[in-house]
Amino acid sequence: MLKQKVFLSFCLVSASLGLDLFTASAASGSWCNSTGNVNIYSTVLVSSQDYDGGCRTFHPSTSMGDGSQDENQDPAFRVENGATLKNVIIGYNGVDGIHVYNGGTLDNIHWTNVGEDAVTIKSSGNVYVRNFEGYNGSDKFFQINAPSNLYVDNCIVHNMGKFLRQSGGTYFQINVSVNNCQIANMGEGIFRTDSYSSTAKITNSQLHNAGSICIGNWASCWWSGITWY
Ligand code: ADA
Ligand code: CA
Ligand code: CA
Repeated sequence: MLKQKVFLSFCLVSASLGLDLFTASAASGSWCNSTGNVNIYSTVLVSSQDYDGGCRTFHPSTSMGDGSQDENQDPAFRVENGATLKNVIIGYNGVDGIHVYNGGTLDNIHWTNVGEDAVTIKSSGNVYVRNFEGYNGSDKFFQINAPSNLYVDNCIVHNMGKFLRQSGGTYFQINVSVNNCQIANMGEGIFRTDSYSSTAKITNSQLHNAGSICIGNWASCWWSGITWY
């Protein structure tokens, strides 16, 4: 009984101080300091084997795209069939980011200057994206073009139109789970779909000027453990 009372007082004091009991630590994003530069002239394919970028900075050629809102740019990387891409910095020309086919993992990626978008799910699968940060896109960070499950953990994303968009006018099901992210300055918001069957949630995260969390027709969309700063 005494323990319960002490815990309850702690909760009330924490709440009145604006602390979030369930946000143990703030998102830290990616952790690379650049170890060198690599110029790329075509998409790097990550298929049967995992690819470790060694914290080098990859600079897509302007022949692959200019990082504008032009839809016909190449991605810097294409990850397929459950492979993992890790320890990469994408340089100032963000082109069409990273495309994922049939599931995969993106771990410890830094988008210096998001291009047309940052991550596109191009075909069905389970996609894990963790320990990353991305800045200064005009429109979307995640673009979801196929039925899929997306699991996001530990990110810092600043200055985009939207954190995630299920491709406009599509009605298949996606399931999105975002945990431990710091998201700031979204022109429109966090999650947007037209699909009545899709689901999204964001937990244990820090939001600043991030717009609406749930936009459109989500079957379910919710949040918990959010700190607005
Ligand atoms: C827009 C466009 C789609 C697709 C998408 C993307 O939503 O309408 O056709 O190109 O962008 O994958 O970037
Ligand atoms: Ca687009
Ligand atoms: Ca795109």
